[in-house]
Amino acid sequence: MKKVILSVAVVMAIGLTSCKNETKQETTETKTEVSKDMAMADISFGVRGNCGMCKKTIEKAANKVEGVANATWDVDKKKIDVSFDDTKTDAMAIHNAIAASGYDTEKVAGSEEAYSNLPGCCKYEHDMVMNQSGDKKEEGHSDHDH
Ligand SMILES: [Cu+2]
Repeated sequence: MKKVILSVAVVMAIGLTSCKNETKQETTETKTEVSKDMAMADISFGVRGNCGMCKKTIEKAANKVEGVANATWDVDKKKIDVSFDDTKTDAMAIHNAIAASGYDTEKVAGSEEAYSNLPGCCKYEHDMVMNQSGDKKEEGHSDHDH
């Protein structure tokens, strides 16, 4: 039953994302390039997490914020890159959304309740260093998929 709900949620998330992309393309045609560039902001900040599942949860949380165009979390660097429309949202809203999904960011501690509901492999250490260089050779390249 849980799996069914989960897959429904995933399908809905995919549906939402594709809808978003379509509307975005339409507005791009009517707006001039300049105003579009001015509205978009790119930020990067540290977010703790362990694995590919964390990546999905973190990126989903960030992408759910209205105005976020793209969010990519780097599992090695413990860092997320987000592009968003700064007329619709701001950096703190994105920090808060990720924290609400259970993950610590540089500025906001993750929700303890959401954290306790994360799968075991995702229960990251709260003293994990964020914004790592990411060139941790070989180690961890035996990538076990969860
Ligand atoms: Cu994980």
